[in-house]
Amino acid sequence: MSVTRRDFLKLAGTIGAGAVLGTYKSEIASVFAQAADDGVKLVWLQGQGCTGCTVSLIQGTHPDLYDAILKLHVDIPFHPAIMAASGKEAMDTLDAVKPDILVIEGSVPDAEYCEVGGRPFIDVVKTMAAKSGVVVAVGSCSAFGGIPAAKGNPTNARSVSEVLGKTVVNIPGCPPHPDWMLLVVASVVLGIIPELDDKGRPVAFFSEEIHENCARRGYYDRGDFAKDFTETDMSYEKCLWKVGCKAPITRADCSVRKFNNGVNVCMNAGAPCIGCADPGFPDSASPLYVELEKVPTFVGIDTDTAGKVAIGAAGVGIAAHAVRRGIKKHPKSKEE
Ligand code: FSX
Ligand code: SF4
Repeated sequence: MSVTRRDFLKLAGTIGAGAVLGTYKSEIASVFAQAADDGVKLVWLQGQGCTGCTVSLIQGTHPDLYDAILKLHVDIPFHPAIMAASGKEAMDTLDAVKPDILVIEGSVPDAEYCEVGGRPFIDVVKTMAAKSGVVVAVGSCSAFGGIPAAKGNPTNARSVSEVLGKTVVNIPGCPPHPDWMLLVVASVVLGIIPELDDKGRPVAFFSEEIHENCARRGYYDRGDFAKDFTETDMSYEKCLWKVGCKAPITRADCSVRKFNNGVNVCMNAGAPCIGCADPGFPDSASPLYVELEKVPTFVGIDTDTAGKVAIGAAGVGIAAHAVRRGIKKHPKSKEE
């Protein structure tokens, strides 16, 4: 079965790109082959980050990076971690290229804290964005500030959209799932700008809270909560809410997409979600292993989180107080 570009657009528009891409993993390769023969120029910049986003990218399987480059006809003249060139040769390449897609990994601090080829990273970001087609911010650092912008923020780390003063395609996650990065790039190459939410995230991947489709959701609904980390193994049949799971306020499709080639996801492995894809991460999720309602930022101090709860209350997702009421109502809940 092959999927034409027209089918792809039609399906993506009706049932969501995520569902299309998940269902037609192998067929998507045939769509890639229809991409322009000219080649698409993609430049990848790295600022304040840990390179985890790039490491995640190269674990991609649907498509893998090889397919993405060869079948999408993507030319990547500049990527600090994987290109062969270095020094002046690398910077000359950067100066010469006019990218169709500019991908930025890592947050953007004040000029003195981060340089690329001896130039302030913030200047390189602005210069390259001005001559690029689509700007994609990968990772929570680039999309929302992330760990470098955590409380205190001594380097004045900011997101790409803050620095550029405009909306970009944001793919959060620390790190993001490789599918999110590769499939967004695939869409852009095919001329499809993914539908974005009010925080610039592709709705195909970030429209529901992770909690909605968690394999432990039944234990949550029954009020069976792990009391500590001696009960987080899946065999205990407990929900991780009380050991700090942040999935009820974190939007992403991790529960169904899973990581490591679809093998597993944090909660199934006994680790509560730490909310790494949340716009307020890490402050909104800290302390990481403390029950959500005991996290100070969650009860209204943090304006971003407060806004998100309001969105949930409007019907898009779970509202904090609805979560709490749901637990309290249950006869087995220890909160009663
Ligand atoms: Fe940030 Fe990329 Fe977290 Fe790391 O560099 S999103 S720290 S996984 O990898 O930017
Ligand atoms: Fe799963 Fe966490 Fe929700 Fe419990 S609170 S059902 S572990 S996502």
